Amino acid sequence: MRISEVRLHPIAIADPPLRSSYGRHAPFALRTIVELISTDGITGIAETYGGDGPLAALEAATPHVLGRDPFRLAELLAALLGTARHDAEVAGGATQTYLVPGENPLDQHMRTYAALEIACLDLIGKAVGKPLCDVIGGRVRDEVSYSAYLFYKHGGGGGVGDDVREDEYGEVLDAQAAVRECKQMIAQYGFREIKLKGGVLDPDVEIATIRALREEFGAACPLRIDPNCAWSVETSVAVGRALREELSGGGYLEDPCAELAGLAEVRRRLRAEGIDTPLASNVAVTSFRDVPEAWRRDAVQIVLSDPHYWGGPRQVQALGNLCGVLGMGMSMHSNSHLGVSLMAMTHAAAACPQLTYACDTHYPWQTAQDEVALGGRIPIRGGVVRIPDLPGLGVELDYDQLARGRERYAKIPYRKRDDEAEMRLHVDPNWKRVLPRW
Ligand code: GKR
Ligand code: MG
Repeated sequence: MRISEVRLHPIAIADPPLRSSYGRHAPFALRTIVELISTDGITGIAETYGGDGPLAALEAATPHVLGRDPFRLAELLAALLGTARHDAEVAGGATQTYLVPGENPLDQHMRTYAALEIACLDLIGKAVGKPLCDVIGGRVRDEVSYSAYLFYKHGGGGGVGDDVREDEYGEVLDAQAAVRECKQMIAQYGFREIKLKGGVLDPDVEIATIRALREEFGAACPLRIDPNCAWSVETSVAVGRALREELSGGGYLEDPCAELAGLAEVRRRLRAEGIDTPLASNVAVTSFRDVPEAWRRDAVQIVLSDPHYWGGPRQVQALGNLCGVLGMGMSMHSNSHLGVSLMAMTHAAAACPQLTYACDTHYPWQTAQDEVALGGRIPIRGGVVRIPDLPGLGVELDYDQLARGRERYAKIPYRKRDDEAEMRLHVDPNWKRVLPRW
């Protein structure tokens, strides 16, 4: 079996005006759907970051994919790494800290490879009649837990003009509204862990939000807060101190400030006060090269994996092994996505024993109108996604929906995520992402 065709579909999906330290989400998020067709007529699929950059990288990788045996993944990775310019040269000093997810030049080839690996594994699963998680060594769980991923947001459900979505959650810009958002989300999906995206409002308001969530949902529901580096070391320590109780018992503090040195200092000062809240990261730790240093400095105790940029489900497993050896915890990061990504995340998590926290997912923020999975939205019930008894990822594409996603993409003017531009357009004409903000 060989790969005889690569099809790339740039799509746009409606996205509500969610806030983070990066700014405000645009009315449409960009994704790319990948199809690999084999000489046996089987199609493997994947979903990844969208816009011009990821699309060009996938186009450039296509000659390495055509004619290749989809089982020979190590060879494909080596071929792509061989063509990648040296990390530091490409990055020119830029790191994930100062860029929106999906734009980190240090991980570009891993992101490209990840999409191809997921599609190859889907193809292999379909060829041998096994679910993807069982192709990569086998599942350790049949269902994967996800957390309620709360965002402060402006009014609006995403989209523009005659292509708008219903505003399910309304405006959420204080503690009370965040509790309402969470109740709604839990009622619909049954999540049992909660993540609040912070770094948006004054830290006192975000502390009050976490306290209100604890009061409403109780200690059995672990809480985490992620301001994406918006706080100084001083503020991070103050928030860690204030939320000592609320973030204990399975919760964590995620990327409170920038860089490993800052995180190490926050950890040291909290520990000195007897506070053991673990620090998690998907900003200071984005690849294998970051893990030993994060561990050595005790800067990060929980690494956030993500098959989309760590290099696919097999690298997530390798990361799990490394975290296990180092005694670090592991959770999973997400970005705005549809059902194909949700299933890739679910299979990767199912086959990774070290992943013991509920994974993040933006899935509740997207709607059936944008879903490209045949049969519609992937069910999340009781806070979990079950591995279906189907080969590969367990999803097929709905080609009419895919065509609608492509039409939307063709209509909108932007080709990369720019949350700062959205802030300037709708909130403050002078807004810039400043780290630390508080
Ligand atoms: O969707 O605005 C967002 C998030 O801030 C996302 O881009 C982050 O990558 O979820 C992410 C995180 O945990 O940092
Ligand atoms: Mg994060």
